[in-house]
Amino acid sequence: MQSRRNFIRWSALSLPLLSIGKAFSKKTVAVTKPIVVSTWDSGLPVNAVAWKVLKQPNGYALDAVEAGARSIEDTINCCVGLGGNPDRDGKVTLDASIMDDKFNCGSVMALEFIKHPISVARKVMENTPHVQLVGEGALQFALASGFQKESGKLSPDAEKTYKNWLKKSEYKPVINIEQQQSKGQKTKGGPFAPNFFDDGTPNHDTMGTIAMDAAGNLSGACTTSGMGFKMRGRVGDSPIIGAGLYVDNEVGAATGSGQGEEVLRVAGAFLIVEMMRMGKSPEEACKIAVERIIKINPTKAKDFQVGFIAINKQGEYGAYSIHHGFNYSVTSSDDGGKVFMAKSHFPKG
Ligand code: SD4
Repeated sequence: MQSRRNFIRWSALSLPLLSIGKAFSKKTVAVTKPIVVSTWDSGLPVNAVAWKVLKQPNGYALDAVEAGARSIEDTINCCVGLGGNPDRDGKVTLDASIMDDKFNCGSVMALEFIKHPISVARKVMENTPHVQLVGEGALQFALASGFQKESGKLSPDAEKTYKNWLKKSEYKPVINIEQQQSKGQKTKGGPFAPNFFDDGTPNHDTMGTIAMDAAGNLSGACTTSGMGFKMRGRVGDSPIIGAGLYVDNEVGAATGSGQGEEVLRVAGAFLIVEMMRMGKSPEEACKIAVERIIKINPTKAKDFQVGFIAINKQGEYGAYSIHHGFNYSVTSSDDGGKVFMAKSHFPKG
């Protein structure tokens, strides 16, 4: 039998060996980088823009996620940028956040008239001592920073949807609204929502993008017009660091899409990063955050959607949602990227 003394000596001697073993095993794990992951299949073209930055010799993840977010802010769609759905007073108010590999972060909330809220968020991060600017002050800062003031006119699609909404003025979130036809039918043709409805209306939702560059540094961006027909002044999770977006360069990054109020309650993105810090895979970490949301209110959870995506320092990625239908886009080479359906708590149907 090994004496206690020998055991201690044996343990002490073996510790360095064990750590050498660990160091070796760490080295042998192949890291996938650069890599960019975005919410929804509408994230595929966003990833393509980010990828152009990431594949450059010194492509920086922060530049990549900003460029990706800008590209979708440039398009007319339901849920990101000035073409998005307005609040219940008919005004488009934008939320965006950005975070780099050194805990620098910036965000804007309820910003009106500015085409690229993500770039204003970056300016808040880089040029002010603050993290968040809201409403009139955010606009003032944007204009002082050289951003152009656009008209407050609704896009034709948003105007149509808003007029429709006014008929009932029913404040009620719709699960996977981005997965449905304009008339409320489910989309045809497979599990993924098309980028365009049959009538040509672009179809997508809040854009969260997280990336790791070739140097192994992580960054993230999140941009949205928020929940359609929200109360004036309502702010969701997307511009809140730790809720809609979080990046810890030692561990990983997370973002998401869905009913912001529920994400805020659990500090979703931060929770996911902390779970990855404790050794959970990106998918497991997203699942834990989703389950926590459901546990708070299992009955109500049947009526709202939240989907998270995450990546870790090995370039592993994953996602999880409350309801079936949340998909996400992954790009890590010149192959144009892939769309995956996230696993969900409530199955399809
Ligand atoms: C919000 N999380 O404002 C955003 C909206 C969203 O799918 O993602 N909708 O709550």
